[in-house]
Order: sequence, then structure tokens, then C-alpha cells
Amino acid sequence: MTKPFKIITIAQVKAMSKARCEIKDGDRVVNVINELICGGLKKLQVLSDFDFTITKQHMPDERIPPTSFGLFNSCKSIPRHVLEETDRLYRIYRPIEIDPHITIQEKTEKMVEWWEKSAEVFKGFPFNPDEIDEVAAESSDYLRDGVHELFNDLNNNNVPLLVFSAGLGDCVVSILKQFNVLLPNVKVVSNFLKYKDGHLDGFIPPIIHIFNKNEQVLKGTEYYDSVHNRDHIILMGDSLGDAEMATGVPSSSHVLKIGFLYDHVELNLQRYMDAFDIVLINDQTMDLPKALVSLIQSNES
Ligand code: MG7
Ligand code: MG
Repeated sequence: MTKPFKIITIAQVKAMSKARCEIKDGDRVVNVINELICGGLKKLQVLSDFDFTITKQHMPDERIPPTSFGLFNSCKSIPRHVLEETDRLYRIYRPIEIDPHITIQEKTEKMVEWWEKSAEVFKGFPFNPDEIDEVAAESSDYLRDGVHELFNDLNNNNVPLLVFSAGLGDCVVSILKQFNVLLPNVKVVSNFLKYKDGHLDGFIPPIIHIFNKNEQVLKGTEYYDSVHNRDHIILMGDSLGDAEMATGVPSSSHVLKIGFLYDHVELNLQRYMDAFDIVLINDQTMDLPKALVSLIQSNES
């Protein structure tokens, strides 16, 4: 049974993170968090991006963790021409992805083009999936501080955690496994490599790119059926598009969006504050989401 609880304040929310924390609409945030606490763990699900959200945006020594696509590219048997073509595409499309002057509609077309071309490049050469585990095993621990505790808390309380990535799912799974956080409550929805006779054959459809990454693409899946009545959602992401991940959830009346901002803070802050309820600036931890889950949990016990 949930108990009556003391209403949380915006100062308490901000104190959950040691980093700078910006909130556009304090009343809304307080309301949503109080709803999450009232609803308890049985109503809760967590939706998270992977690259630079579950992984850090930068390491203490300023190194940047590899992305899931980047990790794949470091596998030893990727042919040179594939690496060259991937690199060529990256240099064409990445600037479009981050250009603040291009409309979403125009960007969406270009991003679909990028992911489709990328799927064409990852075709027709032999590839042993164990290679991904090998490169993941060589990597240092670049998950955000507190990922282990957060994932374990959620798993121990049977709260589903959807890792939703427009990157490469095989690498996401491999990294989560490598760091012992691929727990039973974790589901990864992403682009997974397809194989034909031991050769790569692009991605298993539907392709998930940064602009269709929302719960619409989950409709009809087992995951969707199992969690669609959990309409209390903590969403986490580092890109503006991540704020849309819960779009399509049937009655998602209480969604708390947490955005991690690191690059070009002053240039991006306003847009992040418009898109996310809580913006954490250069916070390389899971302190705030962890504190939220504890709060919801403590009201139940
Ligand atoms: N991204 C998207 N694509 C590629 C690719 O083919 N190679 C590399 N290295 N990166 C890619 O996690 C999603 C992010 O992955 C990048 C097709 C995009 O920049 C996107 O934001
Ligand atoms: Mg990301």
C-alpha cells in the first residue's frame, strides 16, 4: 500500500544531483514527481537512450566513450572499404544531424537516407558476432556512475527498463552484458545486424533512426503489450530527439523527461529546457534518477 507522503519541493529535486540542474517549469516537475511517488513502482517504467545517456558524455580524463556504431567499426574483420564508406557517410550526414538551421522534416529525410545507406554498407562480408564481445571486453568502464545501482534497483523491483537506441543494438547488448547490467528487466530496442550464410546482410527492420525513435515503433511488440499500462515513465536522453521517446504511449499521463546536456551548454540550454523537464549539465552520474526511484520505493515500504 502506498502511504501518504510529504510533497516534494523543487529544491529537493535539484538537490538530487550535484551538477547544475535547470528546470523550466518547476510546478510541473513537482506535480509529476508527486504523481510518480503516489503511483508506486507497479506503475513505473524507465525509457532510456543508450549512447551518451547510459554511457558517459566524457570520462574524467576527457576521453569520449565510443558509440555503439563506433565500437562496431573497431571490430577487426570489418573490411577497409566498409570503414572508408562509413566514414564518408558520417562526414556527410553528421553535420546535417546537428545543424540547428535545418528543419526536422529535412533532417528526417536525410537521416533515413543515412541509416539506409549504412545498412547497405554493412552487407556482403563475413562477420563473426563474437568480435563485438571481444572489443566490448577490452573497453574501460565508461557507463555513467550509478548505472549499476540504478539498473539493479529497477530489476529488484521488477520495473521494466527499455533501452531505446538508434545505434547498433548488438553493441548495446554486448556492452550491457560486459558490465553486468543486462538484467532480466532490461529490453533493448535498436538496430540489430542481420546475417545470411555467415555474411552480414544489413539491419533487421524496422530501422530505428533518431526521428522515429518513439513508442510508435514498439506497437504490436511483446514489450509494448507487457508495459502499456505502466504509464508512469522516467525518460532519459542526451539528444533533443530523445525527449520524444515516449510519444505513442497510450495513456502516458505522467512522463518525467530528464536530459543530459554537455556540449555547447549555453547555445543548447534553452532548447533542452523546452524539450526536457529536468536538464542536468555535465552530470556524468545517475544520481538524480537513482534518487527518484528510491523516493518512489521508500513510499511503498
Ligand atoms: N550514427 C548513425 N549512423 C551511423 C553510422 O553508420 N556510423 C557511425 N559511426 N555513427 C552513426 O546512436 C545514434 C547515433 O549514431 C550516429 C547511421 C548518429 O550520429 C546518431 O546520433
Ligand atoms: Mg544518445
